[in-house]
Amino acid sequence: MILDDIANILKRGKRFFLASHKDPDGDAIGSLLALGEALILSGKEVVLFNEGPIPDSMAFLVGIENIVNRFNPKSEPEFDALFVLDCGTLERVGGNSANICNITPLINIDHHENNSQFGDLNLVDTHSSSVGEIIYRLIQVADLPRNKNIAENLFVAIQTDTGSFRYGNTTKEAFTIAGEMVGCGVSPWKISRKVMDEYSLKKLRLLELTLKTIEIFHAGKVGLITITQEMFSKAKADNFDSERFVDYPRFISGVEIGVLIKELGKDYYKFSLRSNDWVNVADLAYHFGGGGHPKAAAFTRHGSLDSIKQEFLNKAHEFVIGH
Ligand SMILES: [Mn+2]
Repeated sequence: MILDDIANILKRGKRFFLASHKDPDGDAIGSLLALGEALILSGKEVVLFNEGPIPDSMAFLVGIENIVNRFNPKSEPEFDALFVLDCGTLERVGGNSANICNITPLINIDHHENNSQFGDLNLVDTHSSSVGEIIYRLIQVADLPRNKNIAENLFVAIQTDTGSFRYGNTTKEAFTIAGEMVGCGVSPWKISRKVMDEYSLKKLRLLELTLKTIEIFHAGKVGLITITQEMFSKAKADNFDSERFVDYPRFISGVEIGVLIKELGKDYYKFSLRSNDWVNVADLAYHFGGGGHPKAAAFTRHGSLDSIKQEFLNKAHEFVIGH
């Protein structure tokens, strides 16, 4: 079984390179730190890589200062394996993906449905709520040591990817592992407050501006909000402050697809998509060269806002019509 093969590589090897996706979320950081710490505790050497930027909400996590955002393959001794976590494609690692991919074997651990199986070994479990859940199993099978920091990181991974145990990927298994982590001393209140519920004033100012842009289309089934660069400057906010804003159009009664359009640059936009029930937004995003999960996906597009928006709304119509 692939999990045993990977566990054996962890047991036999001495030096590992671990990476997760740029613009990381709690799963990308939590999984990276948890596996990293378990390996360090068992006397292995690790390089933990994330291109960043790492959200302030995760700055409190133990070990976060050990994550590097630069890598020069020539100045590093050999590694026994490269682990890429929570990335549907190798490119999700960011600008350094070309540098690190020379490390072999490349072990791809992920839970995204559209994962491109880019590894020499691919542990892709789309039924797992988070990569944190897969790392939990790997730590068990490889019989690596555990401590409270690992528990906290795994809890963060599961909690953030399940939207605090609310999304459709919230399984009994997710609760069971999270429960075990609480048994190891993790405080759900402390983590929730830090990771989910601590808002800066600028974030709320940005939300105030963004909520004014709500639009409804296709008989109320598609809800859309827009954030421009001007709004970011006006609120003195940054990209991380807009995290989870996409939920607001999805919260509206009758809306099936919630959309957040974010201006990334001149004539360049990111569409983040969420669905409530029957629409697979990964399929919708795929049509525009993006991807993700059935209920959470995204794509980026160049062009004028009006034309991209119209193009998107036309396609979205096909997904919600007749329901
Ligand atoms: Mn994830």
